[in-house]
Amino acid sequence: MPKVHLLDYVAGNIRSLVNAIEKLGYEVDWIRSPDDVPRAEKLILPGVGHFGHCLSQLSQAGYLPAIQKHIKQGKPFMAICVGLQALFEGSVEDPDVPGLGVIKGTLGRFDDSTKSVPHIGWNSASTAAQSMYDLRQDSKYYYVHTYRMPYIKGELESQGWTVATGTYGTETFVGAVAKGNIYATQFHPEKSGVAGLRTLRAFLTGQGADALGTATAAESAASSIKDGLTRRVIACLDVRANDQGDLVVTKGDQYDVREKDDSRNVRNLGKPVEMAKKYYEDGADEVTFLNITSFRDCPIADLPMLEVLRQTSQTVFVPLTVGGGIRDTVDTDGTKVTALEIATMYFKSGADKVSIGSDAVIAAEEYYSLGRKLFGNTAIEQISRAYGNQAVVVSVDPKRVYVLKVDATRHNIIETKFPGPKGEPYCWYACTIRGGRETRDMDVVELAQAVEAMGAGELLLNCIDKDGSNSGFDLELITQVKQAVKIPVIASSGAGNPGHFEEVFDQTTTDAALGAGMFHRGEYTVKQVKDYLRSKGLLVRLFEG
Ligand code: 1PR
Repeated sequence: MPKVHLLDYVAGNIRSLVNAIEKLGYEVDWIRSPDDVPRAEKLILPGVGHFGHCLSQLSQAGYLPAIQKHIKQGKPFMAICVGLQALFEGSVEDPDVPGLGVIKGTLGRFDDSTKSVPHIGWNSASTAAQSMYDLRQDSKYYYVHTYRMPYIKGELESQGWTVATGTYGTETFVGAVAKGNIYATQFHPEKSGVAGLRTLRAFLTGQGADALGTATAAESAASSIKDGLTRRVIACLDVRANDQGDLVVTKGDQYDVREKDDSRNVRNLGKPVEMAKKYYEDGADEVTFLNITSFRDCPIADLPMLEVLRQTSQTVFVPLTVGGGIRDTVDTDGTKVTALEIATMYFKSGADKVSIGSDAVIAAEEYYSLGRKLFGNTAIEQISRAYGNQAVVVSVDPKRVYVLKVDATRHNIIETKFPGPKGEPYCWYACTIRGGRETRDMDVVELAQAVEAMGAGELLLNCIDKDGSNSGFDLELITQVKQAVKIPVIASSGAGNPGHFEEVFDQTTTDAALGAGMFHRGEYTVKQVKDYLRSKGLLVRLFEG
């Protein structure tokens, strides 16, 4: 098998990249010291987390001269995400840390006054060049980043670079650059489905470098009417062991996953790995697994969900999130295991993000009780510091609490179009923990703002009242939360048909929408949802076979 060398310089969730490379028929050989760099023919620099962290790790380990030499020798070099950023002179993320300076320019932060930041999701990498490592005008690629190199027409081209761009809101940014033996992508090819594998293959086979064009990216971006971030559709699988001990995908109504008949069996809707693959092939932009019982009596290293992730990540090349049981805990043999260690096991098994539920509520309560101070010791802070904010999702399980008057509670209330059982015109959303079994004195706005401050990159916003109802998303809840935070929000609970997805994208500013039951029961496919959204003029990514 031909080899490709991967720099192993920082803790990162790069299992997916290894899987993608292996899928393309290459063997990954790790570079674990600067002395090993000269033996690399094709070298990939994966980038995770922080610009400063990434560069200081490289610098402290003595990698910088070795990388520069590899590049100067004209050997193939690819950099991904923060790896692309490292090629520039610097970034406002860490102004004191210099970049490699291979490309002139300094990265800035996306403007979050009118849009969510980080920029998460599927966007273009448009280039007029006939071929830039097989990037295609109509394809979409998976991005997740807060800092970006703004695209200024002609600037990088005058330094000899071919540029591909994406557009987020009104900002056009550098999505990929190439020159001679160097190829760098801001997006994650390993998470970009078939389109991502195609460009990775072009780098590995060396076919992409031959035909680099010179036309400016702006010319091509203008010619593309399909530019911009797509509407993200996510399939979610609630997973647990049933009474026979088999791992099954289940789905509750208001979080009750047992059959309504006398058997009270756990609803069994299928096998997690197979269903995830089907959703990927139907065009799901992400797949989320929620381990809804946390497998409490199982040694952590044997968590069945780790194997689910390992198997799924070998065939599913879109982002995978896993939630349930991510908290400091004590293993069955009495050993203490931190949330960060559990998250690390999941990342090593192929997860791209972890989702934290109950523990986030407890941490938020502590945050307020300590006067909104952060001490860096919560699971959210620790995991986001090690793996980047984008790797930490907070899953929220709110429930409506109706009140008669505006001043009936200290909580953030809304006036609702759907009054309570006694005609109450107002409500607030109480956060719950332990799968909705325990309600806390914290509202959803308080939680969202606290976890944003701690470094969560995204919110998975469920709604217990709507869960499994097939009656559409809770638009009032989503609007309230969207107004409270800058980080992206995934609307969840209540999807029953494609129209509900259109409704949530049309009537709220949600960044993504998630469905579960309607897909599992076979009522609609992800493809049908996307086709419908497209027919209504919304931009979506379609599966490329
Ligand atoms: O608290 O960190 O251990 O995480 C537990 C995780 O498991 C949380 O994310 C919590 O939401 C989830 N969870 C716990 N119990 C249940 C349950 O159903 N009994 N599932 C549960 C939550 C909700 C959604 C669902 C949407 C869409 N599932 O993710 O997929 O409501 O459903 P629909 O489209 O069919 O309406 P921790």
